[in-house]
Amino acid sequence: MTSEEKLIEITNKETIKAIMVSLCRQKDKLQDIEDSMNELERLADTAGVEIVGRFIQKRENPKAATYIGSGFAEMLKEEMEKLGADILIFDNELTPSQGRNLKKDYELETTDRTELILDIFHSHAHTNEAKLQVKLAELRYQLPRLKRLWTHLDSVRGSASGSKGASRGVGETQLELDKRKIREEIRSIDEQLSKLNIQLDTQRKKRREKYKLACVVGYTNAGKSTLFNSLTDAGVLEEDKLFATLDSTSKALNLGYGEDVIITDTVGFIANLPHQLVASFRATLKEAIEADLLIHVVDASDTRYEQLINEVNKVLAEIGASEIPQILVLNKIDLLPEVMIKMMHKKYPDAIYISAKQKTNMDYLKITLEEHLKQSVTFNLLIPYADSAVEALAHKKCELIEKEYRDNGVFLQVRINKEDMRLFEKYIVKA
Ligand SMILES: Nc1nc2c(ncn2[C@@H]2O[C@H](COP(=O)(O)OP(=O)(O)OP(=O)(O)O)[C@@H](O)[C@H]2O)c(=O)[nH]1
Ligand SMILES: [Mg+2]
Repeated sequence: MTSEEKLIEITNKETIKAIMVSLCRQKDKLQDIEDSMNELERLADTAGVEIVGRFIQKRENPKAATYIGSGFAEMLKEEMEKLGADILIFDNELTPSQGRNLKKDYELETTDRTELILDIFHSHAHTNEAKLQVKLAELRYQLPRLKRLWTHLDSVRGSASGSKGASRGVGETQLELDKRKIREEIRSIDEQLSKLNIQLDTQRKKRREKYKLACVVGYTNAGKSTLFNSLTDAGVLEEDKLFATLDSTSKALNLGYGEDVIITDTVGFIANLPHQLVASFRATLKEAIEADLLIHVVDASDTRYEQLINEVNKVLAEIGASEIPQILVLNKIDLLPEVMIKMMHKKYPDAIYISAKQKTNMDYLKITLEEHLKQSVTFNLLIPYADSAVEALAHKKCELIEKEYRDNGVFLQVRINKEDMRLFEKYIVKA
């Protein structure tokens, strides 16, 4: 059977069986690797792939050519046959040539974490925007990998014609054509998305002028959509799958202080989020960047919850949303014993502890939301003349009450949303 026939056979199978593989360096904690592989197994499950085994190789650096060592590769081949596995899933991103070499040298079919996430995004995208964003990410992922196919074609043609040099030329030309086609497609999707974004930006701008915006963010499966539904009765999909939500949904919510706030449910984050996806989902993530308040939902029943909080904050920083005020919401407390909640309380005293599913503490959450969104405070700033950017920011963010040019800088008395206060922490003075 040729490897192409084998690939077709795999994709036609109802359930794909896979073995997971990861490397463990001396500085890595085995528990972290296990946690990450548990998450990979959940990703596989969401993608409809059954995991039949997991293997970890202790190794300081990945082998440049094949990622794993040859003895380990041979062993994996045997295990795959024994366990009836079709494919290896690496818990790290393989380079195009590593995937190619593992196939060439050991006849191992491989995929990786990024490809799995892309696959899930592909099947969960519903709106035109989400579909375009996923397509863009896929093309960006494919571009450097195209060579794999054509190198294979070269070797097939090469051996058939007995003249490797000539046939390589055919493959190379085709490769260049294909790459150009993909680049053109990327450009065209970029243009379509830009047009769509202009429309969405205008809508968002109008909303911003009228309402305060709160955005639900957090790790995938934290319970963001469940919370969103509990607050708004929107009825968006909540599911025990990773990345159930790809399209953001917004809904007005009356917190009881007169004005509505607009609240938005968004796509979840994950550790090692493929960079192609972050780039493609920039527009969706804009919802988070432009919010007045972030509701950061955490699955408190996940043993890694502290690490997950950090992961989400890391992505927020990457997209430029780390300065936005945040309410930390520790969710799923119905799954935790009281003593655990008390412990968490010590660590995160300002967090709000809820069960979105059982609607526990929802009123308290609403009051906190209201407090954050409506409260403004008045205080004085003294900004040295050298820090003109800070003064510009103050003019943008604050309502100006008084302004005075003093010897040592500009004195401003301002009213500002309480949460924005920390932006000017260094400049606050008494009078
Ligand atoms: N026990 C319990 N389960 C919850 C709670 N909140 C959400 N869940 C469950 O957690 C799973 C994920 O919930 P979602 O609301 O879809 O999570 P999400 O953060 O929107 O996930 P993605 O959109 O996939 O990133 C579902 O099975 C929910 O029923 C809770 O308070 N308690
Ligand atoms: Mg969701």
